[in-house]
Amino acid sequence: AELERTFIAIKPDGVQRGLISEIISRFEKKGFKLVAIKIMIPSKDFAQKHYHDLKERPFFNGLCDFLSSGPVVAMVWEGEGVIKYGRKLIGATDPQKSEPGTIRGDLAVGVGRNIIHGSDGSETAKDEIALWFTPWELVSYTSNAEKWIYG
Ligand code: DAT
Ligand code: MG
Repeated sequence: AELERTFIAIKPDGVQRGLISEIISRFEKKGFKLVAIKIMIPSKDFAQKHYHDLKERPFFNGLCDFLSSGPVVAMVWEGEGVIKYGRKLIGATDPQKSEPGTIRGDLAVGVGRNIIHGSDGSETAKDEIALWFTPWELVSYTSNAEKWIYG
């Protein structure tokens, strides 16, 4: 399998609502491989860096306050097509528009409390992984399941 990686974060609402294992299990059961994970409380400054693309939006300040309001579970997941398919597992930004079966569709209601973040493309994935993790926190390994997942 090719080494495509994406950055996924369980936001403070997902952590406080006890959804860490539920969210991780959806990526794990799909067949994606967890290559980095940690829990941290991002500073406001760090949240602003993470969401820098949205700094002109009216909700930017509230969004950054929210992301830095409590523990976040930061992860890197690896697998074929994981960036695009990860977004599919997550569902639409507004949980009201997310399909049932998606993480936001099944588990969230309000757009400002949509429980999970996922990189939206290969450039942002690269940037976000570099922002949240040092290279030595990323673990490259072979999963014995790979031949049963990819053939
Ligand atoms: P996504 O998280 O699906 O990539 P985004 O990058 O456009 O969505 O926005 C980042 C986050 O900002 C999103 O998860 C929730 C919040 N957000 C987006 N649009 C919003 C809105 N109209 N009102 C309040 N919060 C919003
Ligand atoms: Mg986004």
